Amino acid sequence: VSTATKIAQKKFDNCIMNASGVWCYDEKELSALDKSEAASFVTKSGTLESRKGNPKPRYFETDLGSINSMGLPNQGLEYYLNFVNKVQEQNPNKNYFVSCTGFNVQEDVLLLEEVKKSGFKGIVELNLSCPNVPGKPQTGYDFETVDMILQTVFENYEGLLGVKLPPYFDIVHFDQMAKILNKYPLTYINSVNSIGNGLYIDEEQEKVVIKPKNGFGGIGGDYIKPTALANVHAFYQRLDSRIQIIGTGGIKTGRDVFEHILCGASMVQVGTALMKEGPSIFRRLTRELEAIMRSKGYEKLSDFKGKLKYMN
Ligand code: FMN
Repeated sequence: VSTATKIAQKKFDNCIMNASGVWCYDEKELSALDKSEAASFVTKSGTLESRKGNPKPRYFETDLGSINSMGLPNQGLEYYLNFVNKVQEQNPNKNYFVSCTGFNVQEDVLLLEEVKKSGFKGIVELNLSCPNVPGKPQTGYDFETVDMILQTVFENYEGLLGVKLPPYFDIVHFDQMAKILNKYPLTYINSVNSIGNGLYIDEEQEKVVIKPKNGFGGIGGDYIKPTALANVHAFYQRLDSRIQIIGTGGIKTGRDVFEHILCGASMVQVGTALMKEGPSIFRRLTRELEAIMRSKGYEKLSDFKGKLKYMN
């Protein structure tokens, strides 16, 4: 069986990779991903300047997932572009992703100019789950701003570009967001980012478990798989077929990978479970997915991609 896939005619010999923000902060972590069985890697979301992020503890693991309020610690986009361009030269047959995020549309344009100038040949993932203007929701929940950002971005950038989206929870929001996304030459969407602003509590100490924002943070892991699957499938139903989907959220077994693909994902990303298990997880997930495919008589992803059945 083959778990190979394509994003925008770029070939990947596997469909499983890291999610941005996990095991991708620096050259050392990214090199470990490159050597693993992961199909590719995506960098930590790079900003115009490097950032230290929020005070620690800012990440906490629970039995069912994780909560974090990292505050975008990163080395700055330039660092990631330099590294990925170097790795790309050494591995001309592999394809890589660089994630970036600006705090406003002018910054997004500057980030993409930097990408262009560097000669980057891979795929850009623009993270739209970024704090925006104080008093306004994060960008992904501000539909007019998303529309305006995409309009401006595609006037200024011609390379392959996908967007990372926060989870949506209302059918009307799926409809509205898909209508916006369908207007633009997007390569893919990546659903979902963490479920925002959850609160995990240490009952014994009667206390929060992370320091920033008095304990409020983004939720990943088992908690979010049903939401992630719903977002992948809702967009699969609504987006033009030229816009592919990367499924992220709650993946820790081959079965989870299978379910994301069944809902319409062409590729999947692993966050919390990668944090817990390290890059050897890609070998396990790949073997587990292959075993499921074999047991069902599927040879390739297209045999089941998007083929979720409904009750009639
Ligand atoms: N998503 C981004 O697009 N950019 C980031 O910089 C980023 N940083 C993250 C840092 C941590 C510690 C975690 C746990 C998640 C981060 N995410 C970021 C979100 C993940 O990429 C992913 O969408 C989310 O964790 C859901 O996947 P999971 O259930 O496998 O954890």
